[in-house]
Amino acid sequence: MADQGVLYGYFRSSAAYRVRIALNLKGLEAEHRFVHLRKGEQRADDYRRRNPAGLVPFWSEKGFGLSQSLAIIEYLDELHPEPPLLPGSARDRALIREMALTIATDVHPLGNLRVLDKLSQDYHADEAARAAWCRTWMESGFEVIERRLASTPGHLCYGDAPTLADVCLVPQLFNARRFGVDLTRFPLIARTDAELAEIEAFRKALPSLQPDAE
Ligand SMILES: N[C@@H](CCC(=O)N[C@@H](CS)C(=O)NCC(=O)O)C(=O)O
Repeated sequence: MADQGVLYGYFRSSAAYRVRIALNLKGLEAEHRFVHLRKGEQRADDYRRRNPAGLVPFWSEKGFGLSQSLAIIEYLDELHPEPPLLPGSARDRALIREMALTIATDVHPLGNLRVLDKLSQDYHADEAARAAWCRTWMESGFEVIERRLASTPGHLCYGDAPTLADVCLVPQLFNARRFGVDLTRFPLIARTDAELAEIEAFRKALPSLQPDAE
């Protein structure tokens, strides 16, 4: 049962942030354990035995462990269908997934800590180059989503209730601000973000409010 689940995360991990939002939207409690990514705890043997991917988030229940934030969220959504994070018809759900995957597969991995560290170690990227690299991929993904939002219904990413697309968008915007993306270029995204910021489930999941926040 999700109520007995353990979420391994890190306050600043945007992938873990997605799962926190989903748990909050569904009113689910979980035990939170913290993996300090900057200290490299994700690579420690005891953590890797649990989660060979060596990343967060990781979801653990008795006899069951799961990595990949979208797999975790869809699992929770199937166990606890209300409120649905993938509502509507097959086409509605496909468009919601399209936005979620634009972020989760086309943007987020390129700004991951291990990718940025590789850029520094092997290609001499300094802090400014790392940030410019991240901005490039975030802006590219946001352009796609901004265009999509021009034709989606409702005042959130898809409709008037949060979906998987909103769950992925908000943490990526947190990263975007950290890396200095000019969000005024994306007025529909900015408007959606402002609406989502009013929702308690999103507010409670903010990195700065987590027990391991620095
Ligand atoms: N696709 C994975 C991505 C997981 C991921 O990349 N997590 C990052 C934090 S947001 C991480 O653990 N990074 C540690 C590292 O790069 O060493 C998911 O959605 O869960």
